[in-house]
Amino acid sequence: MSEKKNLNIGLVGYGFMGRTHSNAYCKVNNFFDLEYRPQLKAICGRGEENAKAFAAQWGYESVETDWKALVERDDIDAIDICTPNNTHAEIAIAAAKAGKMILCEKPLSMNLAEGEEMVKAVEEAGVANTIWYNYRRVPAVSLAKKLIDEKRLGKIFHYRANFLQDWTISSNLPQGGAALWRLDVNAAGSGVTGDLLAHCIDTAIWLNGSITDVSAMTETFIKERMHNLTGKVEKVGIDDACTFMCHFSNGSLGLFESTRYARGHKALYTFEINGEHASIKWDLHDLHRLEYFDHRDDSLVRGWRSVHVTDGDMPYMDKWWVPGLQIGYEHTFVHQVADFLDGLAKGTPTSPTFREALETQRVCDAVLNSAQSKQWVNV
Ligand code: SOE
Repeated sequence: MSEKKNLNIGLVGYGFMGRTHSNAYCKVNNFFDLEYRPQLKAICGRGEENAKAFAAQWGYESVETDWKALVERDDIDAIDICTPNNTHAEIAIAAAKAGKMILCEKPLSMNLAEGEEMVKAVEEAGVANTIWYNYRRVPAVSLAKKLIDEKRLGKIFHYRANFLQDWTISSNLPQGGAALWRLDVNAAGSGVTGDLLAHCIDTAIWLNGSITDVSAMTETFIKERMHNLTGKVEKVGIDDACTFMCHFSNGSLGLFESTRYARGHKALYTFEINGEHASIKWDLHDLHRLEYFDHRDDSLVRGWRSVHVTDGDMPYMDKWWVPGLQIGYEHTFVHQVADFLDGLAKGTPTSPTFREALETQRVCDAVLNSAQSKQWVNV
């Protein structure tokens, strides 16, 4: 391929997601043949020492401590937002106004109203945009999409998803601050609904179409925690657990559960889809496998089969090793960058765009409203 075009990245936030995204920018051109090559131009974080250390470790050329300065820089093409949820809207809207492309970590926003402003900003500016719902790009999940689109399951009756963790069970765990902002409602917007169920909802809408109405319940098991920023014991405003049922517009029924109080589970994201002819099951702890049952099989050998999604004809897998050798979590981010760069070359949007992610935000808002009102809520 001829010489590559540079795409200068300015990344805001150097936490867990800053690492996954940086790793993806570093790897993508080694494995995918693309017209564009990301350049790690600048890392931005409020802590200068930490930002410098991150720049040195990952190879960023420069450091900023104020995202507003980053957004105004002429040598930056794309802003990548890896900061807590309460900063997404302000940074994204300013970046769009400055004509930058935007790659924003999930969820889109704190709530629907904010998300709508973000969609308006990127669409008015006409800038490329995407939200990092990375699990769509697990090859086994992309395979599920292919099988559903080929109508192999027939009419779909049920969609079931769980995202279970156990890291907040201790009442001694504080809320707020760099590592624990997900427990602070003012930084996160919500608890498991926006953090974990948002993943499940994004995948569900992608695989099974839109959700029309929801009935939800939430619980906050630990009502007060010490706040790292104020040093005081403060009310906990997030949902620790959320369960909801819903209807999809294709007539199927949905059941979703997420909690950070499922002792023994660290990141157990699973879904199962039951159709008229076939069913599919997937489990993040075994992410390279897709379980498939097809009732049309010869009855003597009919049963659940576990497809090891590694052959070169599987989604994305021709870019990696050889059949039988699997890839993991970090590769989902590489795939998202690859798709984004490919979209830039072709002039096509990369899913989920801000507008597509707004749909997930709309469902999250409906879920939280339903839990509060104890009523069914239309999406
Ligand atoms: C929370 O623990 C978390 O890191 C989420 O924020 C991520 O989106 C999810 O993929 C894994 O869990």
